[in-house]
Amino acid sequence: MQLEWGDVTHVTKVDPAKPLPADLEVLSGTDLVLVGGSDDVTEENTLEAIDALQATVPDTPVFQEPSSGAHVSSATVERADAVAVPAVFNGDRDHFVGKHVELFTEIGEQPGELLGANLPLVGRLVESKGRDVVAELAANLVGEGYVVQHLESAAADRAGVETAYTPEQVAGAALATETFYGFPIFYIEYSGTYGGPDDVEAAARHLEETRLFYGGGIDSAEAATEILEAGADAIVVGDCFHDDPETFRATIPE
Ligand code: 1GP
Repeated sequence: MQLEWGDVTHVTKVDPAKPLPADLEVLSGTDLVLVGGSDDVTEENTLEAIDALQATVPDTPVFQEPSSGAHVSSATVERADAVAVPAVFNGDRDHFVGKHVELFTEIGEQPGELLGANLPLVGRLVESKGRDVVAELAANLVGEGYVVQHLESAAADRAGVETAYTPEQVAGAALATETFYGFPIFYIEYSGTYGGPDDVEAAARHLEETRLFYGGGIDSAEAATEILEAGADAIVVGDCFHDDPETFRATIPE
């Protein structure tokens, strides 16, 4: 799908391992939903969340954001609008390189199986169809340059993050994301705590094409405004979507 990145200012992170609020209509003001989490995520609960979201807010794009290749299947690729794959700059090697090579190895070896396509098994036709399927799948993957800055978070623990970056290093990672890696998203992740505007200001100076996402501890209109005014293209709101729909509603810009 072609998402108009310029229209995305409010993003909701839905953890498929947590119960969804009774009234999902609260999502009607958000521009994009990312489905993913650090603990107890499975392909099954990811699909359940995607289905529930698409049934209630069918016009809102839903991306799967897997923390493991095991959560990605032909069904998730087909039903999500895209699969957003984090590359954690300050994580361990697995989370910047290892998991990606694993995922792409699987895609390259079994494109038909991954997409549920019924590919013929012999001949040149196979080769060309196989390449088409690989290209289609790869086109649905969106790279995200990540820095995880809250060391006490589950995200930091699972990604092997031991050191938070200085604002100067965050700026460097942002610059690399746009000019070297070419990912469409750079994500400053403070999951569970509010990190303030400093990292956002540092990163924003270097980004033109790549969209700057900030997530962590946003639970008021004031925090949302502070981060957007610091230069983020979008705020990502997670915890309070699950915990308190009224607070969540306050984070959606007018
Ligand atoms: C988590 O960045 C998101 O991945 C949002 O953070 O849960 O703290 O809102 P919160």
